[in-house]
Amino acid sequence: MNQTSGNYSDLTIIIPTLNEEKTISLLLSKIEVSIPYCNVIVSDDGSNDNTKKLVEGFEGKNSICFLDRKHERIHGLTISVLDAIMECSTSFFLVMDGDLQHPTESIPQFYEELKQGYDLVAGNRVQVIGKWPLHRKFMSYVARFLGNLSLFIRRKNSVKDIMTGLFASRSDIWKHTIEKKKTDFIQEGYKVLFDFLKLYKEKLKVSHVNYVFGTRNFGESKINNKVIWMFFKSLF
Ligand SMILES: Nc1nc2c(ncn2[C@@H]2O[C@H](COP(=O)(O)OP(=O)(O)OP(=O)(O)O)[C@@H](O)[C@H]2O)c(=O)[nH]1
Ligand SMILES: [Mg+2]
Repeated sequence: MNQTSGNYSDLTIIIPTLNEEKTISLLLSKIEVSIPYCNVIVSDDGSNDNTKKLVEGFEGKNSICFLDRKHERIHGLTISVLDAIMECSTSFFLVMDGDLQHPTESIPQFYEELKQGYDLVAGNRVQVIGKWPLHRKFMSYVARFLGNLSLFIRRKNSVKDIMTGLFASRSDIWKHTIEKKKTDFIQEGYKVLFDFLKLYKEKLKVSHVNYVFGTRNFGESKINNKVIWMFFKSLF
């Protein structure tokens, strides 16, 4: 048993979703095995498949909330995560994708780091399993490099893999930043962690957790040229 004695009631797992009916139930089951008694918020942007039905019908030990953003004016991964953070009633949160690309087994490690006093724990992709098209690999490296350069020039905190969608942090510091600067985030974009680091002024105590990234096996990617363009614009 680890230091938390298997109780994660001070942690909220945030999962942004858009049409993830093929994976969401398995993901919720896996979370329950790795981290029982935590809170989960599925922040959904109006999926037109069975995602909502599956989440609302899921029964288990964890407290699961479906945040229905269907009728919101602005849609996007980043704003879905920000809205979910504002709903968090726990000291800590962790963000992960809904398509099983992030390993639930690593979540206890993120939580331990937060309990040790780190402000931000960032996932660091050390290996990609499966077929990742060359252009995606290339884009990821270029974006990583430029993202870090942009933060370095601004003298901001940085993380090893600025493109990661898997990270955990303290709710209070994010809530404070969102309250003051929500419109400065690229709300329809994908890189919520990068935006936060760009906007956050104080020194952060940062730690990393290495993980193996799986390529998408089910459902469809939502990455498109508009999302990529938004990120490159946000570098400047
Ligand atoms: N709420 C919300 N979730 C989104 C949106 N776009 C994507 N997502 C979710 O965010 C997560 C990451 O999106 P993906 O399309 O998997 O992006 P990716 O992992 O970078 O790309 P792939 O490797 O191709 O899967 C998934 O859980 C998506 O369902 C959106 O506009 N709103
Ligand atoms: Mg994905």
